[in-house]
Amino acid sequence: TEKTAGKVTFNATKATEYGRPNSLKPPAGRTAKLASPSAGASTLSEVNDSGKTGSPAEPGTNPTVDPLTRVRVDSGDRRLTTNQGVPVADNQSSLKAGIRGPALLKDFILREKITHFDHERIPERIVHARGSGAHGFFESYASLKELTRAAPFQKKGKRTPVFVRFSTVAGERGSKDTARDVRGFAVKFYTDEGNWDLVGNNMPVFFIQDAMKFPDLVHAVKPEPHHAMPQAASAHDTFWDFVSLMPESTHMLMWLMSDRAIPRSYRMMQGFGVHTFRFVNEEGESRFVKFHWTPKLGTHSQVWDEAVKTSGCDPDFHRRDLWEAIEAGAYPEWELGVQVFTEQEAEKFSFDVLDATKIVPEELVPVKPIGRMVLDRNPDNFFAETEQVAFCTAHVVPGIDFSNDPLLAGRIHSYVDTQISRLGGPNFHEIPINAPLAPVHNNQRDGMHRQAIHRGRVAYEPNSLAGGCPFQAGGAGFVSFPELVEQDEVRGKPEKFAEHFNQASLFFDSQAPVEQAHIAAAFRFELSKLTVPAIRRRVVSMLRNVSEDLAAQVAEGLGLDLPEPMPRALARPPKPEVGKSDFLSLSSHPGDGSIASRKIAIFVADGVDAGQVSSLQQSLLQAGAVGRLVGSRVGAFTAADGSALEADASLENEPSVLFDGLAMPDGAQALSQDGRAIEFVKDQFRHCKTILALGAAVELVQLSGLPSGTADKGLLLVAKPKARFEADFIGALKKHRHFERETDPPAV
Ligand code: HDE
Repeated sequence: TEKTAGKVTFNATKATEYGRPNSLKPPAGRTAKLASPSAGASTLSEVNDSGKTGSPAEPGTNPTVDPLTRVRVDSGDRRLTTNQGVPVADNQSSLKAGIRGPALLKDFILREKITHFDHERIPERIVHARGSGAHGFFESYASLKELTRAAPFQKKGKRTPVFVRFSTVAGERGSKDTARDVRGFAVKFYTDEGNWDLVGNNMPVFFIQDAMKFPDLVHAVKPEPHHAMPQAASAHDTFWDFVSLMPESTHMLMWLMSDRAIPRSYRMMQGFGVHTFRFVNEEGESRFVKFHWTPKLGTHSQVWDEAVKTSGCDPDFHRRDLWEAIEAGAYPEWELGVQVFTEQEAEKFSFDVLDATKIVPEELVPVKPIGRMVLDRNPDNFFAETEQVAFCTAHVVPGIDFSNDPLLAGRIHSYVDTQISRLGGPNFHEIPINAPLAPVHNNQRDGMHRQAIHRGRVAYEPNSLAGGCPFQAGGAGFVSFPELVEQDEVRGKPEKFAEHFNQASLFFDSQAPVEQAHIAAAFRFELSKLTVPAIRRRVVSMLRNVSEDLAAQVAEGLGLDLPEPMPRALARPPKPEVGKSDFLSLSSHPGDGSIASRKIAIFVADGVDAGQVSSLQQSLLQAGAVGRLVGSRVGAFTAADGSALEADASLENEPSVLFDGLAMPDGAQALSQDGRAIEFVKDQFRHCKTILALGAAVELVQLSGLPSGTADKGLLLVAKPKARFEADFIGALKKHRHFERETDPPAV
């Protein structure tokens, strides 16, 4: 405690930068838990007393702030210097021989500045280049000692700091957020026993079964190499050519064509470890485990037309959404669940748990909730943290181990390897965001960009000159699970890997009708973009093994005759245990049902009813949502009662797709001459969002050309507003989408 007394929380001005005095301070009960000073314990650990991890975090401060303070820079009140700390007198002009003369080589200030600038970029990630990160913590619900000795799960209430990065896969670093794509969901746990990276996706299966095929998959989905198109899209020949020749990808394609691939927000998607991992307990007993993250806000998606439009008006849609929610104190939260099963149980399944194209249906092994993760702090610097963070599947801690999934095996190699070129050498673990909070001691030395200054003359082991240190931890260290292996070296696949369609059918058959319709439409769209008709036919022939209904819809949408079904690898495929699983539908993860942090547009114009505007704003605020006034332009408008209203967005700068719902107070019909307002209403309707029109503003809805007699629970037309319209509005917003109104093609 003495250590922290009088210590200033880093970046004391940050809160004021964002206009809120307490932005670093989570609400009561959600702060990083301070260990009792009298117990002399640390935030990170009940046992670890190393100087590096032993300091309790400031109240309200995420503990990962602490170890990063050493390298944080605030330039408030400071003079400008060179990288050598030399004060710079003039940052405007280079040094010249005479005011109109040539620039001089000795201008070391100019040269340093330009040289550094010339080298500002590092290679982007070969996949998952586009991403956004945040700090937070994981909190264990209970002790899982029986199952695993992994540090984060040893005690009820134990908090472990985390850094999370969400990403798209195919697009380059500057590409749009709302591409149809898998999303990365990578979590770095800074545990007492070193870093554990759970590098997952928002879909629980993968395209391929063996790491050998990964470069082929990525080459196929990335922009085609001759003309570098299309950016951040799978809708092109090479991708579908490859996957249609790889029937093992069928199951993943169902997920990729589903609404999971166009999430409404990173905060509203599930995450999965994908592979089967191992939990290992203190006694060395092991069980298989699969990891599931489930968002507290429920799982929600955009619709395709909306995602396409969003990518134009806000390519940073998901990045902004995550950033704004955290700055506003609406900390995103997920529950971590595990499916735990034994090897003997696994052997009985009709599929192989080492095959990453298969899930373990929750009907076979239920998901047990074991903790929650809260993201409560934005990075200070995108490059230093989000870009330089290096997730590696090889980063496991005692208590977590690998299975023999051959896809995982390739990953254990690939992630460490790729950082070496991406981050410029083998010392990437010393970059502050990657450095473990647990102390690091070994005899690895030197290399590019070494930060640590190792003391002493011993850099080998065994040694006597350093008293044998650092010494092996023995049983207290990481001990690989001693799995018995007695087999020939072969290239090949286990028998059950050859069944490719059962779980694709399981997924499709488990979707709600609207989700099925979206899957069919997504296949239709993607395949319509192909230039080689034979590939379209091959995909449809593959779909015949999934669902005749789906194959027929897609063929119809492409004007194709139904081709013969693709021959199956197994003449007599094993019978699946489960034919339908509710857990696979997005609608089965409603979350807490709240509309917290949703953005709702309230139209304003001169002459609107100020009372309605303010009561809408109030009720949205109470529900945790954000009501934004949208006018024909930003700035001041005069309400009917003469009061002033300030529009903070305009029809031009924030179109419909950036909002989850629309309210039009009486008087908003003044916008009826503005085509953008009509377009706004149409898109809200087309994307199945809640629309409220009060009094004469109902006219705006009529002008938007909805089919006559349209009525649904999300279209609230209140010609004579009475009390409670706000409650009805919020009730309808809680449904998020009103898919009952959706038609293909759209009615407006
Ligand atoms: Fe990755 N993957 N991957 N991947 N992956 C990378 O590592 C790789 C796979 C995933 O936010 C790369 O640091 C191979 C499955 C995420 O920084 C690279 C194989 C899953 C991220 C790499 C796979 C993932 C990556 C590129 C098959 C879900 C972003 C840059 C054998 C479980 C992490 C980097 C972040 C990133 C290789 C398959 C998820 C090249 C070889 C399956 C979330 O190392």
